[in-house]
Amino acid sequence: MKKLFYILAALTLLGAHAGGAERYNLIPMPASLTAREGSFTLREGMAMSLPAGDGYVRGAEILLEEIKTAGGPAIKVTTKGRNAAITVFADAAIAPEGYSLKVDRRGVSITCSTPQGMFYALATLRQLLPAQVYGGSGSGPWSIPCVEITDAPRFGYRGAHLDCCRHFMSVDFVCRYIDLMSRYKLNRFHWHLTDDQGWRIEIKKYPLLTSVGSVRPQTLIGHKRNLPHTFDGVPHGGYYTREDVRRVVDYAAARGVMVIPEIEMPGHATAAVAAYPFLACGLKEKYEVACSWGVFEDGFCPKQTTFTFLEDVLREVAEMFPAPYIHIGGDECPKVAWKQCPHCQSLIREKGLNGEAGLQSYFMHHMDNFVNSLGRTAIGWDEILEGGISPNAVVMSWRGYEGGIEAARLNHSVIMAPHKQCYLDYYQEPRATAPLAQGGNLPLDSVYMLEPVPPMLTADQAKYIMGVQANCWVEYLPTPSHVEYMVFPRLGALAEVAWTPADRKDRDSFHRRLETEFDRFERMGVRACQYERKNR
Ligand code: TNX
Repeated sequence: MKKLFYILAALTLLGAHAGGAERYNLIPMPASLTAREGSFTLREGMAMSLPAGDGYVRGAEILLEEIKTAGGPAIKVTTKGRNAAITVFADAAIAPEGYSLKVDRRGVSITCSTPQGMFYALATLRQLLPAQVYGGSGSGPWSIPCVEITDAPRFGYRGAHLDCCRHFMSVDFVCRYIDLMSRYKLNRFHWHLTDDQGWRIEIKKYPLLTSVGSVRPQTLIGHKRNLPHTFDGVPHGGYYTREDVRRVVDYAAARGVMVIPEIEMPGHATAAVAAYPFLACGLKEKYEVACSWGVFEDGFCPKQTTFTFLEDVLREVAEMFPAPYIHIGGDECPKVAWKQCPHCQSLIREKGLNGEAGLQSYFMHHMDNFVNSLGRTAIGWDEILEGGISPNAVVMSWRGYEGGIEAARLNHSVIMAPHKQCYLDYYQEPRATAPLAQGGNLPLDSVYMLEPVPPMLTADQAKYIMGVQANCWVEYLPTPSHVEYMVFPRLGALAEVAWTPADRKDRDSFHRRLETEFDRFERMGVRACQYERKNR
């Protein structure tokens, strides 16, 4: 009797897997998915028909080239819709990032209203194809399981951040990072370009920012809390030219990703101050690009020459980046230098500011206004709430949910990136066997269980939560492969938080889908952390 029970239970499970979601190993899970029997097979010489418009061709070619490179059939692109294997229909009634995807035994049809929507339909299609599409060996057939999907994102802002200051990351790697995030339907790349340990973006008007500010003489070895500190004696540098930036922005645009640059102020500015000491309060004889991590005492001094410099910088940044947002930092600015600086103290008195906190707020208001004058919106870390928030700024809530809650209640847009759930430089496995990391403890499931809309917000306030972002700081991640190790598989969990309706999230199903994802990582040469795979 007992045996029969187990056999029946096993059969039920098998049935669920054959007809249910696990035939479709999609990350993030779509808003709605109906399983269908049967499959459709792509063959040599078949066609893909697209609506007119440049963005459609570019987006489609990315997948078609991938299929060909993986040894699959060559599919022709056409704008004449007859008898195509894959047909993309434009329909203005579909949400801008939404799509529907129907696979039956005769072919694939996609309906969307923008190239972005098509790109997401194709991201889904890629995950429905055999894993061979990701590279490595395989012999086809190029079959796609029948299915009906109607999909659209939960949040408009679905971000991934990469610090390229603590360690310089090549343009090739930045593009790979963007490609990998776009496969998860993430659409905002937050590019951290300036910090104490290196200024990484070419500014024509201020060449010393890169000739001096992009190079540090050496780097701390091991973790900062291990004393005494030792250094490697090897200079570390690198920066992005205008040409590099254009390449990254174009590459991202073809994948539906907006690139949001960050220029840090008034803190995290040691590299800029080392290049142009007039930007500091001038209490030291010499300023040097930082070789260790943490928070440094010398930031920008809030004087007219500094504002002029930052305005010039932001003007060039706005020329290089088409995004409607510029991130202007605002975090972790110690007030040590400002306290001792006669100019700062007289400014506080003259403007009737509330001490150094008021001065920081004065600084950020000034720059927020300037960003607005460029026709852009400023984003700042949640410290911009202190001393009174700038009227138009978007708050990136990193120290927890509190900053985001406060901002939403003040009718400010919010991006949730609470460090305890979103910081991919924290450990994801027991420390004894893990490579060096920042500290903290962030297992995969904690990322997965993140809920970006705090329950205490009213429905009206909740509308201000634009979305969510994972941050990857690289103090302890000097190489691309180390970055990949920390980012994957956790970025997949974040993507499901950002895209999938909350009531469709299912942790067990996510873990089952991840099995296929690990196969894809191997095929793409992504060095994902294997801990969750081996210990479940
Ligand atoms: C805090 S998040 C920082 C970064 C560090 C990070 C390390 C934020 C606005 N500031 O400067 O790299 O912690 O986890």
